[in-house]
Amino acid sequence: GHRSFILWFTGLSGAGKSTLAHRVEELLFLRGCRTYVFDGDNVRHGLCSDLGFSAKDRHENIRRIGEMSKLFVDAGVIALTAFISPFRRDREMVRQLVEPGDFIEIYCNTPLEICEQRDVKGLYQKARRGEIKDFTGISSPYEPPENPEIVVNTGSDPLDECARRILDYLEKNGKI
Ligand code: GGZ
Repeated sequence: GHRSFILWFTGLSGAGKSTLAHRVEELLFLRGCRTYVFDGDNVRHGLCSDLGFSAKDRHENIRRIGEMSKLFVDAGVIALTAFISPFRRDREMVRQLVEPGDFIEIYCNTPLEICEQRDVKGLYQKARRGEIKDFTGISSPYEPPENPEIVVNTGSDPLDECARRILDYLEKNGKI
C-alpha cells in the first residue's frame, strides 16, 4: 500500500481547483492509490450546508474539511480538497492537524482577471453587480500562500501539465 496525505488545492473561484484535483485523482488511481476528492459539490450541500461565505463560516467550513481530511489520512486514503480556502491561518490550521509533510498545499495561481473572464457560472458578474456579497476577489479577500509546496499556473498551462507537475512532486518526495 501507499502512504496517505492531503493534497490541498487553494485558489480563486474558477481557478480550476476541482478540475485539476479530479485529473490528479485519475492519475493516482492508475497507480493503484486510494483517493477521495472533496469539493463544493459534495461538501457544501451536505456536511457544510448550514454555512455561508462570511469569514466565520468559511473558517468553520475549512475546519470541518480539515478534520475530515485527517480522518481519511488515518484511513489510508489520499484526500484531495478543492476549496477557495482564502485565509492563510485556516490553511495553516489544517497543516498542523497532520504529520509534517502530509499537508501538501497546491496554489492554483489563476489571476483574478482570467477567472473573471471565464466566469463559467456567471458569479463574478453577479458579484460585480452586488447581487452576491462577500465574493472572493471582489468583495472578500484572498490570501495567496506564502510557501506552498506546489504552484500551478492553472490560468495558462494545460491541465495535464499541471497534473503532471503534481505527480512529479509526489514521486520526487517519495509520497507515491
Ligand atoms: C466565493 C462563492 C460565493 C462567495 C458562492 N464567494 O466557482 P464555484 O462557485 O463552484 O466555487 C465557489 C464556491 C466556494 O466555496 P468554498 O467552500 O470553496 O469557499 S471557502 O473555501 O471560501 O469556504 C463559488 C461558490 O462557492 N460561491 N458564493 N461569496 N465563492
